[in-house]
Amino acid sequence: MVVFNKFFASVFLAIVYASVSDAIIAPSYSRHSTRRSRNVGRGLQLDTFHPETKFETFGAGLQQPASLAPLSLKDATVSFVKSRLGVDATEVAFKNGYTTKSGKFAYVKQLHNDIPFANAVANVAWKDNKVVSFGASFVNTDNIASSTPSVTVESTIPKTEEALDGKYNGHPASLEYLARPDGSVSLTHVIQIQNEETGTWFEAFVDAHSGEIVSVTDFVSDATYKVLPITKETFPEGQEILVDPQDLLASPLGWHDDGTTKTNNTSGNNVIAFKGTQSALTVQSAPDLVFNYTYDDTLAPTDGQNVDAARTNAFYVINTVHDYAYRYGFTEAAFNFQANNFDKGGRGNDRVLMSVQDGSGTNNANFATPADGQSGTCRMFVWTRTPVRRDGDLENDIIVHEMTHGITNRMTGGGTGRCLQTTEAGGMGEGWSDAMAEWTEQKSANITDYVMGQYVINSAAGIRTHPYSTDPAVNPLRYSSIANLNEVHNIGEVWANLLHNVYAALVGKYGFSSTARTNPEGTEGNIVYLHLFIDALALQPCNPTFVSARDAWIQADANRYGGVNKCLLWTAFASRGLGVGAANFRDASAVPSDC
Ligand SMILES: *[C@@H]1O[C@H](CO)[C@@H](O)[C@H](O)[C@H]1NC(C)=O
Ligand SMILES: *[C@@H]1O[C@H](CO)[C@@H](O)[C@H](O)[C@H]1NC(C)=O
Ligand SMILES: *[C@@H]1O[C@H](CO)[C@@H](O)[C@H](O)[C@H]1NC(C)=O
Ligand SMILES: *[C@@H]1O[C@H](CO)[C@@H](O)[C@H](O)[C@H]1NC(C)=O
Ligand SMILES: [Ca+2]
Ligand SMILES: [Zn+2]
Repeated sequence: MVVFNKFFASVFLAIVYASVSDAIIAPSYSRHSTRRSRNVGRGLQLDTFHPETKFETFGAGLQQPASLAPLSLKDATVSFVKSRLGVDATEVAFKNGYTTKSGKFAYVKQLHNDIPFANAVANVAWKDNKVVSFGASFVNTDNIASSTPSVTVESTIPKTEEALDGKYNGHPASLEYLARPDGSVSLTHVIQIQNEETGTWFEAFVDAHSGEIVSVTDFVSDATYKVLPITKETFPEGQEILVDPQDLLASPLGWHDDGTTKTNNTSGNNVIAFKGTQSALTVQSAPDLVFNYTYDDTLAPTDGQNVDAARTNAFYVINTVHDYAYRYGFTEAAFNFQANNFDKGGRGNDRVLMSVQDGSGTNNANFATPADGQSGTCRMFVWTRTPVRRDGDLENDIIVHEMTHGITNRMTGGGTGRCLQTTEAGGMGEGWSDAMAEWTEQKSANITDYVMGQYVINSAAGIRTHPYSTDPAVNPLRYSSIANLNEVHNIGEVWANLLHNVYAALVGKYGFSSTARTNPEGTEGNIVYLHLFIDALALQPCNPTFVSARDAWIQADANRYGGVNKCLLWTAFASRGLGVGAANFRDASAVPSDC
């Protein structure tokens, strides 16, 4: 065996050396894969350059010398890159790496005189101590600038701010080498310039000898949508242009990329929004993901730009709920809806199929939730109660309501889609969906009564029997009301109003955060509420009752907050009859004796 290994190692090295000249940059580049020309700041046109990347994949893997096996990911990677590219260890800097169930991933940079390169990098993927892929854009250093700057970073800041129309944001500057298209290598000061008003955020590479800006990184990957923002409920509140609403923590590649395919239409990793067939999508109205379509509700839903506006809004709302629910625990492992799960657990291939202006019905909407791994399907209908028909796709509370069916059906009972099937559990399903719509639309600590579906039917009273309210004179529903109800939406109103009272108690005590959708770490009441909402779904049993769902909230609070809200929760539930001892739709207003 020893002999075999030695033999193998020498063959391996011979192959490596044979490929060395290849892996160092070739003199000509394909413009598309190496450059991008941009107008930035005050009319500055910059050509950014990324040396050509050579990428190899190795199927079952490239066997490595036995000596690499015991090494750390860092040392094994540096050793591999060094031999594969025929470079010295001092020319390879390990950047970072991580391990998942499917392998180990390591990233390195080229180094010269201890200064890293910004755009000459390599990445190595490992499986079982074999290399399965290798990408590298290392460059040759025959024409490299001196590693001692001749201008200070401070002296370059004012000019860079001026050119990029922003301010240095205080992020520590760094000194990095930058490979240039002519084969030379510049030494650069790297500084971040932001403009809070225009939303730009650049990383500028300023030549540390000449003081000129030689390149920029644009951190903002623009996507622009004309939509009804999630905090608005109905179309008359007004469409707005939103830039980059995607949350990269929840959707790491944005909304138009599943890791294999990038789209310029309403199809992405979390949802595909279409009309009639999945090939009838809305395509961007201008380059770089601009979806600028205006809805006109004096026209029929199918006229003018209305279908495009509807698909754009539906795409936006489903993605937005995907993203904030992700931050609160509706992740890949918790059975969410995504085409690609990025190796984070759960089953993929189940993004939401969003059928706008669906032809199979009117005056309603629905969401079908099969088990994790099969797409959820949402059908949004047109409403016929007004002279010109109205489109549910322009009423966000309806879309959020539907998407929440997907969340509650997946999270209750472990992703089977089978656990909100009884009348009582199905009724709560409707209730959570209304309560979630309300959560997105309450705007401050001043909690207002909440009405569902008022635009589509053109009635201030909306589609439920009562507004959700803390005032029993406005909404008299109690746990015992269910005894006389048989229909799931009617039962849902009882649950949604209980939750409205819980929400009001928490926001009353802890206040309101307007950044709750992207910051679940806050202590405000609307954040606490959504944590308990989502946590309780995973705790409660299959086909929960009002009583077991309440108990799951109390337990969720014990788990996450050490039970500090126990009495607040009991008091809120008990205020509508779901206190200690409530059972069989008989009210109880008692709270535990220690409250
Ligand atoms: C949407 O984009 C994807 C990716 O480019 C493409 O495969 C698909 O055909 C596009 N669909 C439409 C209707 O434009
Ligand atoms: C969308 O992308 C396709 C290629 O995937 C391209 O042919 C088409 O022109 C693009 N459409 C728009 C409107 O930019
Ligand atoms: C959207 O379209 C309107 C009308 O065509 C135009 O005035 C506006 O500048 C566009 N906005 C964006 C961000 O594309
Ligand atoms: C709270 O909201 C109600 C209803 O919108 C409004 O009438 C009232 O002035 C608001 N109160 C405060 C303190 O903002
Ligand atoms: Ca899934
Ligand atoms: Zn529903």
